[in-house]
Amino acid sequence: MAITVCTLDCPDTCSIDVTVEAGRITKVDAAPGNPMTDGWICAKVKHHAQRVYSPERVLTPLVRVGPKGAGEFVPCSWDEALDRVEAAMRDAIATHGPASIVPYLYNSSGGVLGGPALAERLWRRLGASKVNDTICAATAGQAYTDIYGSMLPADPMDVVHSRFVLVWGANPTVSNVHFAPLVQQAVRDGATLAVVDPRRTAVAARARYHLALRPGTDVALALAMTRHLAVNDLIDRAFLAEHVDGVDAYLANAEHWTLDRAAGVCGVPATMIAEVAEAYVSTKPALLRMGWGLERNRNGGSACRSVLVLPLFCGHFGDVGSGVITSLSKAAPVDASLADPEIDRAMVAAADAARRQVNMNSLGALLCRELDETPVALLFVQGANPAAMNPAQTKVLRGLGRDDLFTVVHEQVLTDTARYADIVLPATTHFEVDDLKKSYGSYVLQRARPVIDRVGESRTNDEVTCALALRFDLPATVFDPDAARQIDAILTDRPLDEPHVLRAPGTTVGFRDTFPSFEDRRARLHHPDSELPLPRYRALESSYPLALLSPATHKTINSMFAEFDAADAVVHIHPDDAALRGIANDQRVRVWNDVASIVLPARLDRDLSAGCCVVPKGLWLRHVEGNLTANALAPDELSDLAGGACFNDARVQIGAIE
Ligand SMILES: Nc1nc2c(c(=O)[nH]1)N[C@H]1C(S)=C(S)[C@@H](COP(=O)(O)OP(=O)(O)OC[C@H]3O[C@@H](n4cnc5c(=O)[nH]c(N)nc54)[C@H](O)[C@@H]3O)O[C@H]1N2
Ligand SMILES: Nc1nc2c(c(=O)[nH]1)N[C@H]1C(S)=C(S)[C@@H](COP(=O)(O)OP(=O)(O)OC[C@H]3O[C@@H](n4cnc5c(=O)[nH]c(N)nc54)[C@H](O)[C@@H]3O)O[C@H]1N2
Ligand SMILES: [Mo]
Repeated sequence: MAITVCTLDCPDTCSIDVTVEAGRITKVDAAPGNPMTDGWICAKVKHHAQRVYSPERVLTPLVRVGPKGAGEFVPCSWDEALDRVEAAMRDAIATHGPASIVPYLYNSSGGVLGGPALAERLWRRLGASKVNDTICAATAGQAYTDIYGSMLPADPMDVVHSRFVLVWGANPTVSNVHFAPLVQQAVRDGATLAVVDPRRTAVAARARYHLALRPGTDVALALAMTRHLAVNDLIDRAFLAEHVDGVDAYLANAEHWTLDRAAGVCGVPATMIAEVAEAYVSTKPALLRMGWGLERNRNGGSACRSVLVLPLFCGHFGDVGSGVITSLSKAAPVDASLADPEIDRAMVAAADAARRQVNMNSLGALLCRELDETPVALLFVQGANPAAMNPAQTKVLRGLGRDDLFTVVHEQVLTDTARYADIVLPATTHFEVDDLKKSYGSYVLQRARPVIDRVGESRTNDEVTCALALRFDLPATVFDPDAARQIDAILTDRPLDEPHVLRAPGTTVGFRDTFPSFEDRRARLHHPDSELPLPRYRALESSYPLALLSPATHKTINSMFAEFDAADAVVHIHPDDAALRGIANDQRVRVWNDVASIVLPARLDRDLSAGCCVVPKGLWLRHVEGNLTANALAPDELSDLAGGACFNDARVQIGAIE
């Protein structure tokens, strides 16, 4: 029995028990001791061994021999691969300057050490461009921080004590599987469940109220709820006076959001908006679980802000089972930069600010030189699959196909992005390394341990970083990839029982155990000291009638696992929209807009709102005829806060193919 943790980009972060026979993983199952994940794990990770030993696993460094994108490589030694990478880096620096090197590091499916701490030290010292993590959660995270600072979110385990559960833009049955049964338990115990989602997800199907709004209109709905409660004198004025700044300005901004106006914008009946607002305000304790579905559009920042303040207006804090659950990623006081012997945060911030800033969502435009800046001469991708996962996929692929671009991809498997690389470097999986993993869906910190030997010649991100650093004569003391030493430095006086429960259920109650981190411990709706704009709705003008969503599915984590078990590559369409277009179930259809066109079978789906269609997130190029996915139809515009992605602003037309 070997106990470790699943480090994939999922809130659950299960403790896992890995059976190893003759040096190979034969079984992955739940390990005991984790209050959130005890007992069972998801089907994907049960079959994770299939990915570890996949025929598409990268086992040695590879050099490209065919055209970009063709995936034709020959193996080479690590020395040869690194020689070539070093030469290309020196060439880029000499010809175009260091900003022409773009390190695209995401690593959301790795542990703390898998993250960018050591890598950023390298790229910062070289003066390479700085790629900011905006593809996911930046908008929701900034909205939360602007209002609450670093106040800890409610403990998801405490939802069982709630009498009202409001799930907004989240699909926990798929994307946070251990949370869904806790919601069910609350409902069984009499809690009212309300779900805000354009689709009738499994959790929406069980809810008393399903507010099937039009995508991107959350801000109208939330402002109307707040205004309705305010004009009917139902808001908690005493709580607001004691704990919240900017209430008057906020309410003045909401003034024109009458129920009828909001109903017209978001497509939810006015009576239902009023009823849900009244039920929510009058039931205690009430818990809001905000997901990430509502951030992925032009109004994402305003949406998250207007939703996150609802518990403040209702005074829904102070009791176990109250408050708001969003990402807990900042809960663990663990940061790989703590292991940096030369850390000086002010210097680091100044050095980073001096680098060319790149928004992840603009990668395609940057590669295609639409942003008239320093060209990208060298792209270094680690822990990400932008060819499949970024918006504006046609630009990303065109950019990756440039002959004058040198691309390095450090990967576990030969992804769509890796197929465009000049050099592919083999990466370890979390079954092969020492690491720490913070959860963003529970108050648990865990240690990842190697349960098998390295597969092939794979190396960790830190090992690759340090090998490059040494070639650029950077100090070996700073660039030491020894994971155990780093973990000791990070954990110093913090022994780690396993799994380590950072905060016991029932002990993280907002405005009781944890407060907004501003000096006065008050929440901020609007504040003269900050540039906190008030939520605003922007309509999306498009001649394409259908909103294309591309949410998470139970099959994959982003694009991981799709190589052998992809979600069905179909476009879900409401039967009314299908009938209008003469489309039958399973019929091949074209889905298009001005940017791209993809061909897939139609799947008639009553769980969608009319006017919406869905192609799953995480497909690989080869899964769709024409080698493009939903991401080709997604715009690379940015949200109204923190430069977030706008995947769900894709607007399309669908037509039958004869
Ligand atoms: N199985 C599985 N689990 C995952 C992942 C995965 O790929 N697969 N991905 C992980 C990652 S990286 C993340 S970020 C999380 C994401 O987890 P979630 O927060 O659940 O995010 P999504 O699946 O993008 O969207 C959630 C819901 O938002 C709805 N939605 C779309 N647009 C809107 C809108 O404008 N307003 C509202 N109110 N709802 C909208 C969608 O229909 C969807 O049901 O899950 C993580 N967990
Ligand atoms: N259409 C559409 N697209 C979306 C979204 C959407 O809602 N709709 N949502 C987005 C979301 S929520 C997210 S988070 C992003 C995710 O975007 P990405 O992070 O680009 O996508 P992943 O598929 O998670 O790719 C991670 C890759 O890292 C590799 N990897 C894992 N661990 C390691 C490691 O330790 N070292 C190295 N070197 N590699 C490793 C994996 O094999 C995998 O190929 O995609 C976004 N894309
Ligand atoms: Mo994400």
